Amino acid sequence: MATGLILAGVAFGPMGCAGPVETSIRPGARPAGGPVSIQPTRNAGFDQWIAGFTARAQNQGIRGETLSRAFAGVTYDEDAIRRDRSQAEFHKAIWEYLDGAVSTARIANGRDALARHQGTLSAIEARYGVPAEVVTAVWGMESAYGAMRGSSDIVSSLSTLAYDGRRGEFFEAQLIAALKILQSGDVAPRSMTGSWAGAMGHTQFMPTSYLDYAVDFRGDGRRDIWSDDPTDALASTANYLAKHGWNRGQPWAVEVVLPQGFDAALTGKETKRRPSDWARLGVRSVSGGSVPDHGQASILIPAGINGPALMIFDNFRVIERYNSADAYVIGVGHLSDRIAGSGPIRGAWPRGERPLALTERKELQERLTLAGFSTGGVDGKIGPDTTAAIRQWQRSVGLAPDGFASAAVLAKLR
Ligand SMILES: [Ca+2]
Repeated sequence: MATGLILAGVAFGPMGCAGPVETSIRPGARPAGGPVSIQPTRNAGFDQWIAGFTARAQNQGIRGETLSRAFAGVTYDEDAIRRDRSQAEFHKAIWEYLDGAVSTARIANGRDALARHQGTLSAIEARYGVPAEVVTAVWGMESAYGAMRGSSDIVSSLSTLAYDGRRGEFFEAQLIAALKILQSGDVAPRSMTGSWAGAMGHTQFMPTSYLDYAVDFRGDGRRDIWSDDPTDALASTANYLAKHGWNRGQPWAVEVVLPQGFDAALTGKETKRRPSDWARLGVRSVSGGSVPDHGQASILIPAGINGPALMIFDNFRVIERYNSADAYVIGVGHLSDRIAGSGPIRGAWPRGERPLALTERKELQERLTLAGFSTGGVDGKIGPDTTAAIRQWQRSVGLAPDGFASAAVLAKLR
């Protein structure tokens, strides 16, 4: 380790003087202060940023002693920056994504995990109302049931991204939250590990989510989402979903079959009807009958009118709070169904369709915007705005408005 520029003994506190070492574990119980002592890293710019940051952190209630412990041994995380700057040229079609997310191995491992932790997951389901297989599916998607929790040092990664990343403000807020966690005593600094972007533990909580939703389900006084024992992490996930409005007894979605000539304009999350209303329009459960009335529902066709159709309920929107990508939500939902014993999605994915490359997705957005159908920017991400623009354009040229960003749509726009 380099020596020389040592920040030891420098008081950054709002009081401007060194105070006694704080020992209270109550965050915010006293004004933050105290000396901050941090060894320099090999990156002078990073060191300078840390010095400025520690002053800002103390103004937000982080004590000098906490900062000294948190930054002891911190390094500039080049891996985090490289990953943050990389943007995939090609992205997977949803069926390719689901092949991996809901693979045979992940289903089998999920059933094993559920069986192994049945008692804990049943107790969690009883308290929070979120089915054991849904919590297990999130666990499987986020860390392969605990096998891939990430080994990045959270303070190092978040500091680096806050200093040098594209989204400095976001990561600085996450870093402050991480320091509050350390200050509360739930975990020791170097045991606070996770993904390069700050997601921690079995179900990959960001620090701000941890502060708001993590629970001590084991009752040992610490909210421990990092240890091999997944109990607190799984309960925290159930609490997160419950607090975001999980409806007991409601499925996330039911696969349906649309009748011939179904109006694609009725698909999409904006249109909500009761299952009985959808039944009157000829929408049937894939298993034959009509879908039971679980509440208001929308029809989602994630691969266009020629692919599978899902009747989605409000719980779909609750899973979105974990990750808002449709593919992710369908991955969690479908994995939970498979863990519970259901079969594969029956509708055929249009596997002959070629997913658009980044340059093509951007061109699609440019051409739609030029044609008067705004995609809310040109970033190559097919989100709700782009999907809506495709639908409006399809309607304007007399195509079935399914909103699917296909190579055929781009070809016709050209
Ligand atoms: Ca605990």
